[in-house]
Amino acid sequence: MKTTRRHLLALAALGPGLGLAGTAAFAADKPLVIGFSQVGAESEWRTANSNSIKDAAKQAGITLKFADAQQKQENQVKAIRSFIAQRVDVIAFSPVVESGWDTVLREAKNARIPVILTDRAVKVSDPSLYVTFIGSDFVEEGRKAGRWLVDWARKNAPAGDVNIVELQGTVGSAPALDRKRGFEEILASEPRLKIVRSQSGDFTRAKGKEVMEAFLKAKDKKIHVLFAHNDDMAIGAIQAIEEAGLKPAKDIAIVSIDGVRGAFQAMAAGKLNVTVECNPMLGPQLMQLAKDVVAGKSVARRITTEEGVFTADVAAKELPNRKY
Ligand code: GYE
Repeated sequence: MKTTRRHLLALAALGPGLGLAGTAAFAADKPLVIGFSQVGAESEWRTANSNSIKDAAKQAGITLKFADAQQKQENQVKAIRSFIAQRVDVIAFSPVVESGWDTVLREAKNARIPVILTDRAVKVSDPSLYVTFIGSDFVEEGRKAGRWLVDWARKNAPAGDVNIVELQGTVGSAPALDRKRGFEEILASEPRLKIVRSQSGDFTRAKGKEVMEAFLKAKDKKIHVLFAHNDDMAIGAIQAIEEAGLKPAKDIAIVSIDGVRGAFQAMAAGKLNVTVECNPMLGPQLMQLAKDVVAGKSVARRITTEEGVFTADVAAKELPNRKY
């Protein structure tokens, strides 16, 4: 079925002060147009997320203008400005970093185009600059990784310090900041668990490998654990660990986040201990939200996705059920 919009309703929903004169000319039903600015193509998670959004738009009969920002905020700002110029019905985006959005979002607001955030959050001075935010609770994901590690260390780590190296996501991004915060919050209860090195691997396999190589070369402290903010960096790091002649998941325990197919394969091969799920399949909910917003329905300010934790012992059984 084709999604349609009624401009009269949409205009009414976008706030008072907008003259309705002349709107009759637009009253015919037209397909909804969404401009979507994606972070990039940095990880398996992102690919699944992009596919989910494209498929869901097609299914819903929504015209999607999709722009890939290649992990650069300036490209996202440009894309949003071009969506404003094209007068799309809704702007949706997954902000690469948290801050620096006030100006461009005010431009969207002035143009009366509603903005929906997906996946990552922003820090803005005026909360009315976006309508709603749909995505995971990244702090909770960091806590889940921390809880798994505390339990693992109680059962497996010898007495004394447990040295952790951390591969952070993109600097300044909501998932990197929040996952770190949640993880450290849990670690605070177990003082022997120590983060001895922490650096960004920008959520990619290549950088994850490169930074892990540097961690391993330092050799001043034995590394017991790797915490990677996403599976792709963990997979890159696994290669580095193997090339250094060590056994991933055995010599160095590895906990990561996302739950992508590559992580399940690594767990089934005994190279990764655990992954905390982060659901990228946000497309169908995003399309529904866009329709509701344009129809003037009230929507929740924050919509959180439901997620689990998967360990190596269930990986082989779970693999065929994974959708990304
Ligand atoms: O964990 C990572 C991706 O924002 C939740 O971005 C997303 C993160 C995801 O590159 O793999």
